[in-house]
Amino acid sequence: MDTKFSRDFTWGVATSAYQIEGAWNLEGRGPSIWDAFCQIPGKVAKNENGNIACDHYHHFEEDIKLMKNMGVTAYRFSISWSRVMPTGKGKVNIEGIDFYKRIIDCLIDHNIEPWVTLFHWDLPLALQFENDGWLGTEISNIFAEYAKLCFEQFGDKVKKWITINEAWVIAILGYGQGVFAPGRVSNDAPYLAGHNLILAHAKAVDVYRKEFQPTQKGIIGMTNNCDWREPKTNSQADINASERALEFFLAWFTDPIYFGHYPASMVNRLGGRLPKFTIEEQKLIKGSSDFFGLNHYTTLFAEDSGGQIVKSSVYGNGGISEDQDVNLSVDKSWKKTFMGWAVVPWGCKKLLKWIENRYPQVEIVITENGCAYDDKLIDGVVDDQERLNFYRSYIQACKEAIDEGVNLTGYFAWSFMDNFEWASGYEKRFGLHYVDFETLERIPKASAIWFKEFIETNKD
Ligand code: PNW
Repeated sequence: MDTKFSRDFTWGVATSAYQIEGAWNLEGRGPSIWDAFCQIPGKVAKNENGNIACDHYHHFEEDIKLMKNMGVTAYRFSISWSRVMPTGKGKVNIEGIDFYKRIIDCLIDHNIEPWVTLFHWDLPLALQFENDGWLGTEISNIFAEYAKLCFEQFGDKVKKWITINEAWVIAILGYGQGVFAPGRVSNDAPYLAGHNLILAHAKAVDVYRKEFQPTQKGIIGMTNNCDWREPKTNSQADINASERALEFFLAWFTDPIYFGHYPASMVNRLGGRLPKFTIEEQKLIKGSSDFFGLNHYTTLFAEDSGGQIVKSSVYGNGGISEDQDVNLSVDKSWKKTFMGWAVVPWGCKKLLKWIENRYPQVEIVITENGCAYDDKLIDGVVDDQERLNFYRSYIQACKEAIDEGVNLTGYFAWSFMDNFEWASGYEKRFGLHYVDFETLERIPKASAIWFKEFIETNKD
């Protein structure tokens, strides 16, 4: 890379609670919907689960030392709601609170800033039974109560908060396609789940801004995921299709935050299927993020379907294709990761510029970017050149976007270490560190060593 990032750019690594912690039933943790989902035969590859995962619960000090060795200055992790509130509301589990306090203290001792996600998909199981999960009328208020507990307990030391990780995945994969917990299959439920997720975010931010931000002085935002949608041809129909696909993917959640309402394309196409915000709710939602958290992984072509949706097996079917009238496809020449996701660094740059164009000068933080490969440990090393090239090219694309005016201030690699990749189980390795799931040994991959050297060159 020829040019350098600014010295105060945030370089970090990311994980989430259910994917790494294990200790699923220890010291008072209540069950989450992912514990239950994994018990249903056929839902997860090889019927694996996060019962032990990386056993980060017992290895966090070692893990934080490895982060320190990598030279990162920020670590994004999530709190397991049912570890701190076993039934999702009411009674607090002090042992769970203490666990996160030890992690936060250890990070600060190592000069690594904690970036805490409040919700990364592991909803307390009790809330699924009692409140119908993200479809329930009270769920956003319940979430705000949980968020308040976290601000109270951790906010003296945590200054970076992310309310919700990837509402699109929760809504579409959890309530539309049913491939993630809670496994619902529906055409309409995703829009209600998404609506409640936006409200939950906004209510948590309201609590933070009114009761904590004035004294704790942190910042808070939401993280959404989006792939790039490249028009398949330069026809106006395909250009419009790609715009629509990005609106149904990202602006679904970010237009309410920045403009106070859903994108017109969604309102027009969905009619009564899209819930409405009250005026009061709109006021609460608009402006409810101090930064724009973005998770980005890949790119697909978008083509106007003309009402003829092709049921394809391409990843990220975009959710409800019929509602968008968009067909998605890949270019045969694009390289694929082990997830089957195409490696298209220029798509990352185009997406960043699209966000900048829609929400001028918004501060963007890439809270996840990375790739899975079929890594092998050979003679004690993992020579993951493909991942190394992935990071090099995507980070280069970020730099180009910054040079062209995008206000990108941070980048977190997904993931710090191999972990439980949801419905794909342990086979899909996203880590900068290799984890031997028998011995739980952690080994830095070639990409981790590259990342460390790269961050160092940006320090002077
Ligand atoms: C994100 N999709 O998940 C999550 O935030 C991480 O927990 C996860 O490990 C990582 O990306 C890699 O998958 C996604 O199908 C899962 O579009 C699925 C999709 C997108 C993101």
